[in-house]
Amino acid sequence: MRIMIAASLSLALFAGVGCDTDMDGIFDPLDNCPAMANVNQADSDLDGFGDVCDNCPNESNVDQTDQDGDGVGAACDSNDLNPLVQ
Ligand SMILES: [Ca+2]
Ligand SMILES: [Ca+2]
Ligand SMILES: [Ca+2]
Ligand SMILES: [Ca+2]
Repeated sequence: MRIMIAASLSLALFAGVGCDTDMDGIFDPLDNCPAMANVNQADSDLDGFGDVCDNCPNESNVDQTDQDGDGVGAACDSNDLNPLVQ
């Protein structure tokens, strides 16, 4: 495991594409969810945000708008002005 991490780090430096914050093996610029490990890069609604960090995993919402800040995007929040209602 240690060798794999070292190898991916040196490859990142060699390729000059930056780092891999979540250590899932996919460099940040190519990772559809740079802060959370998601090796499979699953993106059910194909909006470019990986399911694990998409605030509406089944609703295409490129802007990820969430006005009430409850973690549920406006596109799939039945009341996006009230954080107690999702
Ligand atoms: Ca990731
Ligand atoms: Ca998505
Ligand atoms: Ca979405
Ligand atoms: Ca919301």
